[in-house]
Amino acid sequence: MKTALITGITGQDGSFLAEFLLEKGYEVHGTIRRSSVDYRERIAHLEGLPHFHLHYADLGDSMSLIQVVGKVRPDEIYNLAAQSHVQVSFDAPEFTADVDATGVLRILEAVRQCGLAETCRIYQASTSELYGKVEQVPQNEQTPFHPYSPYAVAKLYGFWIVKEYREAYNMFCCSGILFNHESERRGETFVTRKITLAAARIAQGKQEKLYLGNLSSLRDWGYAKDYVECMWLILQNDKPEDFVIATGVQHSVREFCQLAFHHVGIELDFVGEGENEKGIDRATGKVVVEVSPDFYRPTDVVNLWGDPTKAKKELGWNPMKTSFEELVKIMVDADMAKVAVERAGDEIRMNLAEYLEKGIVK
Ligand code: NDP
Ligand code: GDR
Repeated sequence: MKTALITGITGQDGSFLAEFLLEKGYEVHGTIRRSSVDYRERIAHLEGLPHFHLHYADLGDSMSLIQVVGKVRPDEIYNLAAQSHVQVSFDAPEFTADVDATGVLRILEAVRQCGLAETCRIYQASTSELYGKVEQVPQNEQTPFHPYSPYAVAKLYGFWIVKEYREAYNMFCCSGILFNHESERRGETFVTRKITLAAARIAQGKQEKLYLGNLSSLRDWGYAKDYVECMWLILQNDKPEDFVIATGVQHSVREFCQLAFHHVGIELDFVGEGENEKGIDRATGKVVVEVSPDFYRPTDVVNLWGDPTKAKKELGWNPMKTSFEELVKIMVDADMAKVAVERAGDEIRMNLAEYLEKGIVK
């Protein structure tokens, strides 16, 4: 039985990867952080399973990493932990650098110091944000990098230190340059999830309007569940190499919005430009989407479009398992169900309050 250690197991990708590896028969270990609130929702269904174990560790704390790597002695490490929000990286640049850049070095060193450099394979969660400002599309493994946020600059260090340890110490460590991938488990402040949740709330009368930033931004969006398979494939390859993982199809934030609202029965027409652009409900004439400068970034990456040819050829990976249309539908359906449950909860609470007031229940 192979043993894998996943940092960032509580995140979107970590939870899907844990499920994937358990199904493959791995012993799965994950690192978690102490928090005053419950944030283990995405992995709650795995806790208590015989081959699933959690350990406290932080990417900012070498000692905790050496301890967990030494104890678990994994065959494979998937370093998914990161401050992963690009906009937040402008507000917390030093923290982002510590976790997303130096944190990668700490993982590599923990493996070396525990004497596992020859046996342990390491996957580093790299990103299409490395391409940042480049104007060349589509982007592949040869495209030059131009990181365009504190997050991307930190991730660029992570990419290069992985390459350095591969060459200097002959370690099997690789970066997956993953383009945006989304799911029903996506954090609620990333644009896709923010849109699908708002569409569900607006359709069910729980929200009036959705405020967004740059609607013209272009992304290559895939389904997270399909992408975790690629992380595993990269580590099963004969040689340690870096791969671009993307669908090869590009859409704008505006298009994502139109499709998500279409799924809840609202047809949106966009009128105006820039900060004055609005999304209008064709049936009612009501403004449903507005642009707010609060969601603009000091520097924004506006044209990401990946070329997954190498992953297709060398890993046999199929980038089109889930289409853009299916992805949007999966996310909207999940959020429609979530909002329906929230509404039912609201109703029960209101009824209960009324019964308590009338003395029907005590
Ligand atoms: P999430 O934000 O959903 O998850 C991030 C994970 O990192 C969480 O488990 C979080 O733990 C953990 N984490 C954050 N800071 C630390 C720290 N200091 N020490 C230990 N753990 C920490 O991200 P995703 O699942 O979407 O992404 C996974 C990785 O892939 C990230 O590295 C991201 O940058 C990268 N990536 C993601 C892409 C995407 O489109 N999703 C595309 C390309 C790269 P906690 O729950 O405690 O906060
Ligand atoms: P990104 O994802 O920055 O690509 O990073 P995000 O969904 O945050 O933004 C995508 C694009 O949408 C524009 N946008 C908005 N973004 C957010 N979050 N909120 C808004 O209201 C909004 N309006 C417009 C943004 O300006 C941007 O252009 C994600 C993360 O998962 C990273 O960790 C990962 O490395 C990259 O994808 C690939």
